[in-house]
Amino acid sequence: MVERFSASLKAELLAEFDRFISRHGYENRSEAIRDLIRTALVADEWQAGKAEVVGVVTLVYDHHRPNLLNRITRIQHESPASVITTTHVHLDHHNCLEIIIARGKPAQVRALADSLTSLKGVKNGSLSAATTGRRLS
Ligand code: NI
Repeated sequence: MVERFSASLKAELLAEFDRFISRHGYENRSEAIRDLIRTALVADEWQAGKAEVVGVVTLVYDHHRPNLLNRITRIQHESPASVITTTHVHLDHHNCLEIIIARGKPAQVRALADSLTSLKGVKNGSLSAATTGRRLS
């Protein structure tokens, strides 16, 4: 079921929002507002820390670094978050890119990401905070 609601805001803020909408390619205000609400709800899931979330960890590292591959593997095996899948790309002679998708409590997924991205030899690491989607419509 779809419900309609109205909101009041200053003309300048609405004009700024409309520019945002066109920059980001939204068809209309409703679609933009729906996405912003979902983004806020996912951020809140991560903040509240109770519901299960999904995180995507991206790492770029030099695979010649002694022991680094072992460490990356061990951390994933020992994490209380469950690793769903990993993808490995050999970027060039030295550099590898790895994507690790994990689900669990926010603190577990964040700890997994922190342990991996802080490893010596990891040149670049990030966590994308995603959701199981269960609480979003
Ligand atoms: Ni590689």
